Amino acid sequence: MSDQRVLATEFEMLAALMEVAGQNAFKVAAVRRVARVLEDFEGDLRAVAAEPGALESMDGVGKSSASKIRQWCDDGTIAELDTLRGEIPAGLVPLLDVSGLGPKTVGRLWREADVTDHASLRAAIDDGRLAALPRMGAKTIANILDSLNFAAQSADRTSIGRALPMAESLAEDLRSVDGVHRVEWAGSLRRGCETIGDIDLLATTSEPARLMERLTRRPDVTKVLASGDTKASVRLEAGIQVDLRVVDREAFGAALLYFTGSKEHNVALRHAANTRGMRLNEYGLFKDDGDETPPQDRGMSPLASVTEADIYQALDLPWHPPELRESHDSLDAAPPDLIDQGDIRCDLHTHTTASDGHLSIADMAREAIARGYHTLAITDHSKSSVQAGGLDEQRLRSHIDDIRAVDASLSEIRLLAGAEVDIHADGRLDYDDDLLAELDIVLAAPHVSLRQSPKDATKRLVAAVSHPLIHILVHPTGRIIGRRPGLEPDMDALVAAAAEHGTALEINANPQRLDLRDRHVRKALAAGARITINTDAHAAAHFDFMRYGVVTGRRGGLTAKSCINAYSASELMDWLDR
Ligand code: DGT
Ligand code: CA
Ligand code: CA
Repeated sequence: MSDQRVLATEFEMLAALMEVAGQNAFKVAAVRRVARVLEDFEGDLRAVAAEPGALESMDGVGKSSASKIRQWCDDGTIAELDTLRGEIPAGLVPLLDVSGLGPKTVGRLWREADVTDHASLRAAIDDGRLAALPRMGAKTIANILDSLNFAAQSADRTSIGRALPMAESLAEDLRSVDGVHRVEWAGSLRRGCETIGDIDLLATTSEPARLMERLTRRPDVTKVLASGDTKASVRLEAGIQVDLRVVDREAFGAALLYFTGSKEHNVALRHAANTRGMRLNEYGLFKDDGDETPPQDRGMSPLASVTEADIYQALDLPWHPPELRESHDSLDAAPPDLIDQGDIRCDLHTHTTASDGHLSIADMAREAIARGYHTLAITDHSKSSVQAGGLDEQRLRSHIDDIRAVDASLSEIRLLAGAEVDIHADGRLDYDDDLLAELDIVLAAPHVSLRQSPKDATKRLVAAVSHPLIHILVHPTGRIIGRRPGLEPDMDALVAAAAEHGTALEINANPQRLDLRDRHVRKALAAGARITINTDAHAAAHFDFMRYGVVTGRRGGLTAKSCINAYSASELMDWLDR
């Protein structure tokens, strides 16, 4: 991470802790503004800090902020932040992540109800201390309790967005060890689940001891939980556990199949083997001769074991991609030809500096060109999303002109002038129809009132997908994994309305959202609705979220045919014009 990004996080934390401490709102806002400035800053921060007066001349950076930045560049600390960290109980910091609990509320809970961490917050709710506070309604308390429970449920699981990059770098490191032939990940990560309990790695090597040593001595290992000749378990700094197993080359397919799971898929496969007079375990598929002793311990050679495909074939079953190995996936039916990342040819939901994005229109276009896309939609926020810098009518009109001007200057890609329009709680849209009609693509999104009743949510979202000018309903439920459950509309009604009106439903590829989720995708496809996968990119790196959306689509049985991101440029234009 660049200096300015690290420092931006420090300033964000400083602002939050100042608010917890009950400091002046204008000062807090000023610090938060500096965090934004730092996040958007491109260049050498240390060089600017060294130049007298240069920091102070930056928009939004005052004298005292400039001196904090200089101090951080010199010695890596901000004195004021250190002081606050000393004064405020450390257990309050994780509470800032509980949805519905802003820093201001956390500060009140601390001062007025002696809350210092998760446990004491629960206690204060249970013994009625919270309810006794002024301006603390029963509904607010119920919401807080909801969020606490929701966070607790998912506390020990890691987002695929963190686990997959981690597994990739681990595997790359382990593959470089002498004697190693192969390293792959299995488990829920290989099945593309949205959250991962632990990372399961399988390896083949002629020198297991070297491999185990490399893993257990990594600098990011905080604890070695187990370490033997063929198996090691470690805990990483990032809080995630890694299991590494060494298996025989000839049995790699059987081991990969077994450790990929799901457990239910394994059970179904073993049952299929039994009904065919065979036995399946992590060493291979064997003929069942009635002897209880494991066949591999009796020197029996397997009927199949080298690859997964060999095993499915020997069982006379179709091969199942890992994403379709859950309990609800039928073993006998041939799986559909799932979409691949390579099928994706456009991104239809992205943001620029016009609202809360970090890049200009032209810079976003360059990122999309680098990914080989034929089309990029620029879809900044609408006026009600004040916090996200949403555009009023006048700004949107001039933004449309700006997008068209950049588009005219580029031959490699087509830019669509779009908007991500807020859907109000009652289903009304944030712009009038005549303005929507000027756009090339219109996305509708719920951002507020995400706790409304399922009935109201259904009405609201059905109204949006039924609107003739809406092309896509994006992140339909608004859930954030592990943080807020989002809307719970009647999905059958929603996907039916989407199919009827030809409105596409988005899989938002941001790994914190993955919304629609896999099972909703399945429903949408069964109803004949179109799916689109978009990154919601606010920065260059976010374009790479696409793979998480693709894997979620695959878990829902998505084919390229049903995904508008796989359309050619002309097919896409036809679809938008319909
Ligand atoms: P996770 O880590 O909680 O996200 O989920 P998984 O699916 O990665 O589960 P994990 O790490 O406990 O085990 C990896 C795979 O190993 C699992 O998907 C199937 C297989 N496996 C583990 N234990 C058993 C078992 O007791 N029976 C069967 N049939 N398979 C097992
Ligand atoms: Ca696992
Ligand atoms: Ca495991």
